[in-house]
This record gives sequence, C-alpha cells and structure tokens, in this order.
Amino acid sequence: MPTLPRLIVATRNPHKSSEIRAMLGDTWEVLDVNDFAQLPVIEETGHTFLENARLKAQGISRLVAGWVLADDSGLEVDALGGGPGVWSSSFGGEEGNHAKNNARLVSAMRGQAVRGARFRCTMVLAKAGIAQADFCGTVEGRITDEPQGEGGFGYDPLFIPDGYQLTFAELGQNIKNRLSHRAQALTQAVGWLAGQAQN
Ligand code: ITT
Repeated sequence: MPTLPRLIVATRNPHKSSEIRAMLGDTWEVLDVNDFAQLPVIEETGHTFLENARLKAQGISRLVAGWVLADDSGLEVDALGGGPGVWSSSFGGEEGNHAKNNARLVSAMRGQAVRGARFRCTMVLAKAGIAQADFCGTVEGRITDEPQGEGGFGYDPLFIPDGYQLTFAELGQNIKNRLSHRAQALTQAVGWLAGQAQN
C-alpha cells in the first residue's frame, strides 16, 4: 500500500483533529500535536481567527517536518455583538471548559429574542515556519434555549444550523462534517494542497 501524505494539525483539541481525520478519510495521515511529546503550547495572542491560526501554524511548523494545518475557530452570536468570537474557548472563564462555556451562553441568551449566530473557522497551512495559504468557512444558524444532544464538542449542543431543526450535537458527525465551518475551510485547504502536489 502506498504511504499516505502526512498532515499535522496544530491543535491540542482532539475533537478538531478527529473531525479533520474523519473528513479526509484515507487520503491523508492526520496527526495532531498530542502525537508529539515535546511540542510547546503556542500562545494565542492574536485578536482575529487569522492571526491566531497563523501563530499556531507557523509555531508548530518550525518544529516538525511537512505540512502543518492550524484551525482557529469560534462562535459569533448576534445578540452578543459577535462574541464570544476569538475568545470562544474561554468564554465561561476557564480555557477549554466546554460545560462552563455552554452554561454562560445559555444564561447570556435567556429571554433573548435575537438568536442568530455562526461558527467561523480559519485555517492556515504552513511549512518550515512560513504560512503559505489561508482559508475560511462559515455556517449560519441559531442558538437554542438549552443544550440538546450528546455528539460533537464545544457549543454544538446549543447550535442549530440553518435549514435544520436539530443541533449539531443531535445531527451527528456525518451531517456536521458535510455542513460545518471546518468542513468548508478544509475542502479549500486540501484542494490547495492537491494543486501544490501537481506543481
Ligand atoms: P486549539 O487552539 O489547540 O486548536 P481550541 O479548542 O482552544 O484548540 P480555538 O482556540 O480555535 O481552539 O477555540 C475554538 C473554540 O470555539 C472551541 O474550544 C469551542 O469552544 C468553539 N468551537 C470551534 N469549533 C467548534 C465546533 O465545530 N463545534 C463547537 N464548538 C466549536
């Protein structure tokens, strides 16, 4: 069997890399920073998804060989002026604590009539410490009153994509991976990589 090309995802969030792995099927070998013992945590000091994705992609690609893909993403809620946005991961007061993030969102949205929201994802591809290309994906939807469903991660139990009546957590991975912000950005990123391989 021929060896698959390798893509290293500059994330510590295993949910992101497992979605990316599922979407790429058997076309790429997908690893993330948890597969490498010695990689540092890259500080996300940017104020935009693009700045943070660049920091992660460049920082990790200085330390590993081959293509590195970073994903910076988040939820923008209209009633919260577009927040939590780049600060989605620590909205509840503790970095990466999805239960606290969801509890804060439920309470911030209680009694709120305007429920529109979107997930955004910016991906950056880098090699040898240099960012080479970036890609964006967005999925529009609305925020539920209470969490619904067990699948996915993060804000998925609170987000119903447009055209559906169920949350991402209820719709399951197959449907989420067809519609999501991450799926849209990833389709462009792998298309770009395929073009590079032909050059
Ligand atoms: P890395 O920085 O290590 O990649 P992270 O989870 O901290 O992991 P971000 O800084 O990009 O990643 O923050 C993204 C946050 O946005 C994430 O923790 C969730 O709270 C939320 N989020 C992003 N994509 C999501 C999705 O598909 N479903 C639900 N929540 C999502």
